[in-house]
Amino acid sequence: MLIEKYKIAEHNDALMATHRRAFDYIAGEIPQTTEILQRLAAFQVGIPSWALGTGGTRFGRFPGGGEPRSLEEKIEDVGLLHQLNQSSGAISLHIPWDVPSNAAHIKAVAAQHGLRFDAMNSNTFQDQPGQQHSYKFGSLQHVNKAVRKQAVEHNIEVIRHGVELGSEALTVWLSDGSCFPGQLNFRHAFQNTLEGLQEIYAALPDNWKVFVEYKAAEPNFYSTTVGDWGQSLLYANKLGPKAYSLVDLGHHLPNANIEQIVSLLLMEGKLGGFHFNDSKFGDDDLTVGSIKPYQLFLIFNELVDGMDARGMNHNTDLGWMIDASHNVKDPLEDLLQSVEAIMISYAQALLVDRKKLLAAQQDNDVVTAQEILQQAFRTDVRPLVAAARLQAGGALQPLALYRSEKVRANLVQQRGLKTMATGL
Ligand SMILES: [Mn+2]
Repeated sequence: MLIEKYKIAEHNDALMATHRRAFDYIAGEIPQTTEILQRLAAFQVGIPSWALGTGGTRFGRFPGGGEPRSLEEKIEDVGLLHQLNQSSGAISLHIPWDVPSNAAHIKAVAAQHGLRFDAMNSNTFQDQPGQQHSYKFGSLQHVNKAVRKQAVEHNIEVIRHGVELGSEALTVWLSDGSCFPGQLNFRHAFQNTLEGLQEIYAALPDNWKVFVEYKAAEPNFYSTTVGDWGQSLLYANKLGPKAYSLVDLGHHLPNANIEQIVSLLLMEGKLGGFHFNDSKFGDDDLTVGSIKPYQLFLIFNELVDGMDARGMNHNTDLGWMIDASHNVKDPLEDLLQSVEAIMISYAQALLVDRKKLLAAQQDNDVVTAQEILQQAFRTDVRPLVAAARLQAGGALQPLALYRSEKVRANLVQQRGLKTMATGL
């Protein structure tokens, strides 16, 4: 469902005076308001098709009703988010959960909502009905060449679907690894995986990228064959210029300095994309910015600094995607919160006085360096984010409008209480 335009206008009108006051205040405080508004308006975050239903854990799933029953309905849900916040202009599909049976039709539905297709995601971490070989002991790393071949062919099929939809990237996340010492020969597992990735790489169209996503643990708990950014970078370097590392915020060991990883991958020209989420313990896939907003800001600070150092386009040169999924919130409300947290951190990173920061670093003035970062982090940039949204035709307060329009209740009425979206 979409919200009628006049309702968005009414919502904005009712909040306009309060918004104006807050906006005028911050616009008076910072010099680069116009530039920041332009950058915020251009910045679009990809919504994963698997996050539109309730996530669940291995202990259970508590669906809230009205979940999308088809790929078309998933696209409609992302279209609604984008209508509200004007910053969710892409969808990231997962195969085989979202196989487009009629690509031209799916592409048209997305275009109606102003959405493009972000990176395609393959799946060799589950066995599908009718599948010849099992991935129980891995996919690209597998000791049996027939299993590896099946996994390679699946990835090539995903590329084909993506080409039909106008996507330009493939994200490969492998659950490959081992649960017990001695189970795997690390070198053989690496070499098999590299060989498989090379075959996938060879099938990439010229304008495509492949993102090699790493993860420290889970579902394998002793070793992971693409376990950290070093291993991901090793693969990406061996594969060639179309291969990049993908950073998922939940895929590190506790206390890892993710902002430093981001900085160095960018320096090497090997950061391809991002999966945003937040976590307390492991790959918790919680709402972006819900646990460690300062870390998110520090990551964006490095992203902006590193992208500017290479003259990159903030919006188009990296793949920005959310990868979150859980049990206790309305998934659409959660995604509105996640996108908002990303926009806030991005806006704060744009505020950092980089000249002064560099000067403080050159002087070993540690105190000033911290002050500069925290000055930006503690600035309430929400009126800027809201103003960018307003200019683009979105709602001043997307979450409030979502609630006052009773979107979930409407979706339950349309789709039923017992619907279950494909996904995690
Ligand atoms: Mn991910």
